[in-house]
Amino acid sequence: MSTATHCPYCALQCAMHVEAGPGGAPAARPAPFPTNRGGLCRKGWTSAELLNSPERIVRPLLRTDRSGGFAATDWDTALEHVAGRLKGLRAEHGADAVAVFGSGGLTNEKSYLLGKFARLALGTSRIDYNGRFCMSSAAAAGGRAFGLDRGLPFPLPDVASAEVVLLAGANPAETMPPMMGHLSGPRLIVVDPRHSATAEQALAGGGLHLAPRPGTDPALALGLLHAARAQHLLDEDYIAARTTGFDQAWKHAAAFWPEQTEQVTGVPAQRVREAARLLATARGAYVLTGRGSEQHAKGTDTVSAWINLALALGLPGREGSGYGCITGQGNGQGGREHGQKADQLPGYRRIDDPAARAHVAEVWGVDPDELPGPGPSAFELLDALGTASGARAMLVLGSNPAVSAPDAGRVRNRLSALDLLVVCDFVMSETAAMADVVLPVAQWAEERGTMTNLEGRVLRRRAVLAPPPGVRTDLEVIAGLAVRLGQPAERFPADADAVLAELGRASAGGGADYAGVSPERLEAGEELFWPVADAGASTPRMFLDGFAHPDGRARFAPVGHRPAAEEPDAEFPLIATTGRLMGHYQSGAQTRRIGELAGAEPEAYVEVHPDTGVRSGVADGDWARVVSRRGAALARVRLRADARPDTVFLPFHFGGEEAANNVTNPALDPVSRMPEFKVSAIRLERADPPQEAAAPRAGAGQRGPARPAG
Ligand SMILES: Nc1nc2c(c(=O)[nH]1)N[C@H]1C(S)=C(S)[C@@H](COP(=O)(O)OP(=O)(O)OC[C@H]3O[C@@H](n4cnc5c(=O)[nH]c(N)nc54)[C@H](O)[C@@H]3O)O[C@H]1N2
Ligand SMILES: Nc1nc2c(c(=O)[nH]1)N[C@H]1C(S)=C(S)[C@@H](COP(=O)(O)OP(=O)(O)OC[C@H]3O[C@@H](n4cnc5c(=O)[nH]c(N)nc54)[C@H](O)[C@@H]3O)O[C@H]1N2
Ligand code: SF4
Ligand SMILES: [Mo]
Repeated sequence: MSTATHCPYCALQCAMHVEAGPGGAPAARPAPFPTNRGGLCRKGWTSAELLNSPERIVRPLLRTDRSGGFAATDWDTALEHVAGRLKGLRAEHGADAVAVFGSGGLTNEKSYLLGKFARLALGTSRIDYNGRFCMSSAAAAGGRAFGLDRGLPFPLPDVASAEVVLLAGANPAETMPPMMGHLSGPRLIVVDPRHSATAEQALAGGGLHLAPRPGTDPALALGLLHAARAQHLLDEDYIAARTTGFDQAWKHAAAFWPEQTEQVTGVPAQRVREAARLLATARGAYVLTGRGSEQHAKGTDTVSAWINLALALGLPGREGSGYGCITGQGNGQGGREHGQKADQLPGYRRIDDPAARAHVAEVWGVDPDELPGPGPSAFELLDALGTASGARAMLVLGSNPAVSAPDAGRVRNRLSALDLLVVCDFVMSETAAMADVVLPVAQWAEERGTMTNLEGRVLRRRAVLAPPPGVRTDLEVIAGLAVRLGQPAERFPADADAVLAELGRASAGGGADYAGVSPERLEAGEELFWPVADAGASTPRMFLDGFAHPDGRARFAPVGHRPAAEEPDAEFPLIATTGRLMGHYQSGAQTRRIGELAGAEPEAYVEVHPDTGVRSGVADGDWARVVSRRGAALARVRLRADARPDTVFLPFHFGGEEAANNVTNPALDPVSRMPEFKVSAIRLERADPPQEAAAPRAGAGQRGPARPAG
């Protein structure tokens, strides 16, 4: 028996068949689909291993002592306990004493029901999710420019026929390997401080690699705009007919002639001119951004600078050209539409918009005044936990912030100050290990639901096998808690198709309209790109007839360059930037438990230029301590002659002492509230190996401060 479904991990959502392998163990095999064209990466191939893992949690766990002990219990006891504590804390401290932390890894149905649960069953404004750490800057900039944001507003295969694709801060050769099949035809311009695997492919294919100093993308984008105009390569007709605001935007670019751009970014002036010419004269060109450009305290303006370049060249809203943001998590797109964001209601509606509140309240059968207002963003929510102004309890679904949040040491302190931490997970992540209650939930292949991939394409996730006995789905957990908190059962259905039908009504008329999405259409194999307003609709390509602003025009944003929140100095002379490896996923909670993946990359490492290694007293293979103003991470040194001497790179997939986020800067973007994951001032020191002996497994977290508060 073989069932067609999609990979549990990233936003490419590769199609796969899951079948019973040797010994009845399920195995994932690639399937043909427009995005992955029959390919899977190493994580996809091994994804089924976690279904039968001995590390799987299969019974609800209640903490028995502060030093890490849990006792197994039954569901009734666990849910009664959680609901009782939540009611008590709410009665004592008010509804905002309870927070919810969601995820772009959750299905559309879970994202929707979780937002409804927070607003109705808990009455709290404090709900946000890990997508805030992911593409929130691109979403903000895309909304600002186009009036509506969908990661790629065109099907991915469109890019294959372009002549040139500029990738700014994206490394798909490691983060979405099957996507490279679409990028083998176009010449690539890769903008990345590192000589990444994608940069390597660009050079091999006759393209360019521009390696700016981390945090200087705005200057580079302004420089490219300047160089294109100097060579008379702007699309003046498009600018006049389809956009507004060019003159104000140009004022910021006027100073960035190529030599000035070189001063700020380190990219040779000649390369700036060459890249501008290549991009501007291409028949068919795309500008795509990834986390490298977006995860900055100026991420929104940085993406705006890239969009300005794309607009000046007349790319967005045209067939065969465009701008897009490559979303990240499996449901990075859908997860940002259905109301698990602090400022949002389903259908990409704003929670402070009276018309949006009235519409959603009607679908939910409540008075609009019952809906709370906007709450704090993800890091602000985490940073206030257990304080006088913050929540006293938190429910986490689909995230491991003890490893993945910026300044993670501080976040772990906040988590340990909570009166009640409840984590729904299928493995003992570092965050689950700190919880008071761990609720074991079903995995991707054990439940039904829909996901929206990086192209805005709605996909069907099918149940291949039943969850282990004693394990419930996230929807069942939310429903079980809602009822115990006094909600009518029919308001919180646990059946995914029933939730999808309601989500369709709640999103109807909104930006991300799912009213016409149905299990029947998905099962029939229809291609559904949102907005899907009715039973006949699908929107593969957006903006061809106009942008989503009332005047139909795209807007240039008047953005300039500014320095990173923290620049290097005598004490912290280097920049650390962070990102991903092919073989691990996010906080590593899942992939560090898969033998083949953990074996290939068992420990944290840091990429260092050989000269920088000499100056810092570290040699290849040594353990180093990467120290910032926030804390330190241990990592094994890998010397790379192609690295920038002023920059080191750390993957963030490891926990405990090896967590890159022990050093990262939680400075937030003023618009998107995105933290500055990509630039921290650091120094390198030689160090002893980690105490956990570089254990490939997630270390058991300890309740209690990981380091002194303050
Ligand atoms: N293997 C793997 N694949 C994944 C994931 C994973 O964890 N592992 N996660 C998924 C998710 S959620 C996401 S969000 C995507 C992310 O996918 P990507 O955006 O491709 O991933 P990153 O490695 O975070 O960042 C990309 C590149 O940005 C570069 N960079 C760092 N600083 C700067 C800068 O200032 N400017 C520029 N231009 N570049 C910079 C880094 O060197 C890095 O090579 O991947 C998805 N796919
Ligand atoms: N330094 C640095 N930090 C970063 C980044 C970076 O580039 N650099 N990138 C950021 C980005 S883009 C992202 S997206 C975040 C991601 O970081 P996290 O939010 O920590 O994401 P995951 O590691 O995927 O954590 C998911 C957890 O939920 C569980 N899980 C998976 N699916 C489900 C489900 O359906 N239901 C439930 N209940 N649980 C589930 C998994 O077992 C795992 O423990 O990290 C951010 N942190
Ligand atoms: S590229 Fe992403 S969706 Fe495809 S197999 Fe790898 S992790 Fe899964
Ligand atoms: Mo992400």
